[in-house]
Amino acid sequence: MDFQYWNEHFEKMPRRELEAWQLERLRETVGHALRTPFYQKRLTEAGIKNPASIQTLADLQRIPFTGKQDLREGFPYGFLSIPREAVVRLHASSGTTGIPTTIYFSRDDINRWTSFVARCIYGTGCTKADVFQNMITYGLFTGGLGFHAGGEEVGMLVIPSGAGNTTRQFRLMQDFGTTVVHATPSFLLHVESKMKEEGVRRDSLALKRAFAGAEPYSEDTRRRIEELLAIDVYNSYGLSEMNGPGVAFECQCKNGLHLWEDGYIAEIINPDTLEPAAEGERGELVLTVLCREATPILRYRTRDLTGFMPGPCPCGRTHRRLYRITGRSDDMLIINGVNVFPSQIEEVIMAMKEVGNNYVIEVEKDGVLDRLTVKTEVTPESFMDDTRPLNALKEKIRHTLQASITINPRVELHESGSLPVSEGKAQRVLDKRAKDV
Ligand code: DLL
Repeated sequence: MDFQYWNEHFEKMPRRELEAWQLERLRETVGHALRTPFYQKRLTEAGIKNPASIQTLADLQRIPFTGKQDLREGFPYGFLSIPREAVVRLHASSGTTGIPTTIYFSRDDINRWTSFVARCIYGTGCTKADVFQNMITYGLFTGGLGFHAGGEEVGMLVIPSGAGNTTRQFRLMQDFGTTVVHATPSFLLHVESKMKEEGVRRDSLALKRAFAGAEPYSEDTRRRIEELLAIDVYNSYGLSEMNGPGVAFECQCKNGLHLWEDGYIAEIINPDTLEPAAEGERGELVLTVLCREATPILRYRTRDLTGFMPGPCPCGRTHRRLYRITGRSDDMLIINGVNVFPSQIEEVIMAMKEVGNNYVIEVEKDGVLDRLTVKTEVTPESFMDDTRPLNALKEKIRHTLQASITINPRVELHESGSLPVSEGKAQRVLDKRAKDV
């Protein structure tokens, strides 16, 4: 395979040099942090009074973790380290509590972020000959503008179509010969269902690749999108607190996501003990941003569950790879005392070819017990008037799920296109129990 590198010097930097670079950037970032009201207090209390307190990368361990709650309490300017006049943009995520977490960027911050996104895009084989349709939400969400800027940096023709409106998306793809798209995996599945419904022929499209991220999805879901749309799908990981997309991305080997260690320091911890996870063990990802001056964030607890893959990648990049993120430590469901991750359910159902492109997991109270219902669409070919094959399918799903998650779910089959669709991040889990208590 011919690999191409946006910034070969950094992407293939020997580990020792990379770590020396990280140490320098960490000191600089601690310097920025000491200028923010939040870290001024937090770091001084931890005995870190100036950047020189950081002697080696191991000194990172002396810095306390930062959590989502800290960011909320610091709203609006508690994490700002530069004069307001030097800020050129903000992004925010609303979250569930209503208090947004806000990230500010200087002009240089935007440029650095853009070059990381360009690196991700170029590493999948895209060039300026590509036409890139960015089918994700623009606005305060980082996915739209982040990828938009990265795509332009690579020199592709960028179509800022935004999310939703599949009919118009198809039209744009046909009119301008779109070769690459970016969307959430759930929206890509929806696009495929709509293609069938609207009779859009695959050979009327020039599509080759998709970037899919912003929500967890299984390897089977990737395979499904790749097969149905006949494209290559690359996993894209990021979060607003760490700029947005461009934190970790798959290269053409499609086996793990390279985390850009010249921009971020990654740690894996045990979310219960908060101790570093053992070599090769999975746990919660903790990130420190090294490429942003306006809003420094140190040792941020992402809640995302992953681990480092062992060994080097055939692409020659020296940056370590993360396993596919299977979910968040806070999206684990406890159903009648049994721990269940939504990703375990997705893994089972998306591997079945009769199952359609959309599903919802519902949990509710049934007397004193919890009841789990998995509602899933069925492909148009499998949805027929004869109920016998459908009942057999239902039983197969129930049985396979039970073997995987050890609890017995109710299974409902729905016609293709009948479950609610989200244009952005999919709402896969409806936990109705909270309302019942
Ligand atoms: O979702 C940034 C982004 C935009 C990433 C476009 C990729 C593409 P937030 O809205 O702050 O930012 O949500 C971040 O989404 O902590 C994960 O829980 C989840 N997430 C993002 N990418 C992936 C992925 C953007 N590839 C949160 N796999 C993160 C699994 C993902 N989960």
